[in-house]
Amino acid sequence: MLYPIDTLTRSKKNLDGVWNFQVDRDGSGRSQSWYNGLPSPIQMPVPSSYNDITTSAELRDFIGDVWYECRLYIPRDWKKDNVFLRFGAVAHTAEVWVNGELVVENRNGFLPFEAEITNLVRQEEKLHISVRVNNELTWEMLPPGEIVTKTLPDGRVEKTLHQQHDFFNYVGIHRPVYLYTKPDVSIEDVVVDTEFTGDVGHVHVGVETKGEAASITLTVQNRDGEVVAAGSGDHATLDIPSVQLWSPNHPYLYLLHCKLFYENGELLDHYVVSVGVRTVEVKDRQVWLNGSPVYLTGFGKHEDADVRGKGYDAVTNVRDFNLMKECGANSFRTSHYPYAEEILQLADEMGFLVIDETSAVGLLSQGVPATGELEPVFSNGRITKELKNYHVDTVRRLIERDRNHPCVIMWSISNEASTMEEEAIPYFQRIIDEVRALDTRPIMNVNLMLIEPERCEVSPLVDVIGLNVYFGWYSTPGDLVKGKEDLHDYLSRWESHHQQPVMITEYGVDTIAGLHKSPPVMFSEEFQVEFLATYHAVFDMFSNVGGEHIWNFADFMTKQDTVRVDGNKKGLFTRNRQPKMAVHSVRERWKSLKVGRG
Ligand code: BDP
Repeated sequence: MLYPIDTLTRSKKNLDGVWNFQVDRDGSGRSQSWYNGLPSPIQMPVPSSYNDITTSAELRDFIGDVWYECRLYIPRDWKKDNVFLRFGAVAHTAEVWVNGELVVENRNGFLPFEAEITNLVRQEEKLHISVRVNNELTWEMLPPGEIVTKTLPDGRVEKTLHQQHDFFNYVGIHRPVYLYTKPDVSIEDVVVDTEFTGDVGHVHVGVETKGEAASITLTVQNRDGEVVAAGSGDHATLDIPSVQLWSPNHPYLYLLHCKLFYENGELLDHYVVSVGVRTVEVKDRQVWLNGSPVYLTGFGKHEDADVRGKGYDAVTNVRDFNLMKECGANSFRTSHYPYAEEILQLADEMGFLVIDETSAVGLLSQGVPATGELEPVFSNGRITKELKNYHVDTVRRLIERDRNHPCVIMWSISNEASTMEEEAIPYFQRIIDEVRALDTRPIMNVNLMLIEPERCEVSPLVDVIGLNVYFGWYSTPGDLVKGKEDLHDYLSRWESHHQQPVMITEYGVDTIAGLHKSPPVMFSEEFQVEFLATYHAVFDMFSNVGGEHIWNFADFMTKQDTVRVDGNKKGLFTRNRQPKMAVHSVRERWKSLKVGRG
């Protein structure tokens, strides 16, 4: 799905701002036609999670429907165009009405969706957009969850969310909302793939169109605006001489202009895609970027910030990327769901390698921390056909959304699923087949520490194995001598049982900023420093370790729990994006690592 942009033939209008909002306590809003207007709304910023905007604990923890609405005029010069309404993401399920008519429903909290509303755009009247949002999770969606209901003595129904994943169930209209125009004869999709031979870059382009265009032209411009390659047709390879390759240290982007023309030379449609020429492959137990091995340094992240929750926030994102660069990070994982498209655009611009993850987190029998014996979920009917279809659909929509980004180097198909079960094999094979049919990038699956190398059924199917490791924290808490031995033993067994590179996708400890202890104890800043240094020394002993992502970039909110102190505190930075002590030793290591850093 193409991102809405302004071009010679297209316009967009951003609808972010303050919308009307109302909680639908008894779920009767639909039958009372709230889509025609909310009876007593309050103000709510968009994009944002609604949970932390007021001071009400009831709203923060509310389970059920809420409604948003806004009204606006459509510019007169849009009369001749087709008009679309597009949401970057609404968590978790949404129904959208325009002028009282249901135009689209969506059941995926982390991916964009849109509706054509051309027929509903009345020139002299304001457009009325109304959205019903529901935050209930089920085991037929991702991440999975369960709502347990209880009828109280006074007849009210109390709902509780049971979730396996370790982040707060933030919800609302989370990402930018756009109205945009598209001509009748239009560019529907552009698919770009790149490679190079010697110093010539090859940009393979596929263009999907609607309607009858007489010709399609394709041109590549460099940063100075000069045309460096040109071609035509719906499938073409454009060669760029003396190509500037894209990498984290040199995030050079070209612009690919696609234009559709009528016979008489009239321009019908114009769309522009940023292109970074680079290659990614996995061989010799390493990840290779542009023909050289690259060692990934960086973080597992979250879309999470104080007050905003999971709402898209350019300020936080640019700050995060600056801090990551400053640490010597060259990469991050979109743990544990697809991030906003604008974040990937920024990663293209600023130069980060991204492991793009689906929202398949929590496909197991326990919540966090998962300790002790796991119960099966694939073989006991917990994982249904509906869930699998949802996962396949998510992977397809994710790839269709993100495949043109040079920053995306890998797809992560799940985090910590119950992969010790044989029944997980056909399930994941189906997901992998879907990815392979759509794209050539390597596939990663992220493994739960409890599932030992000899027991994991899914790792043999993927290209890179992600390992989340917490020895000395969740196992033998506080004992880093034992933790180090266990980590060494664990990595040795992965090395001998599996031929693929492994990537340490999580390692870290909860650390309360400002808590100092000598000798170090758990939760102190000194312990975080020591834990990370201990782990780094072990990683350096294994040539099949292709990278290290600290868990987490910043402290983040979780549900309230005895194992969480106002959220998860494993950040190298606080939730307000200020450094903890360990930043300094991590920066020293990452900036001096000799292995290729892209
Ligand atoms: C891992 C999960 C991650 C948690 C982390 C932790 O992948 O989402 O936040 O543990 O416990 O199991 O901090």
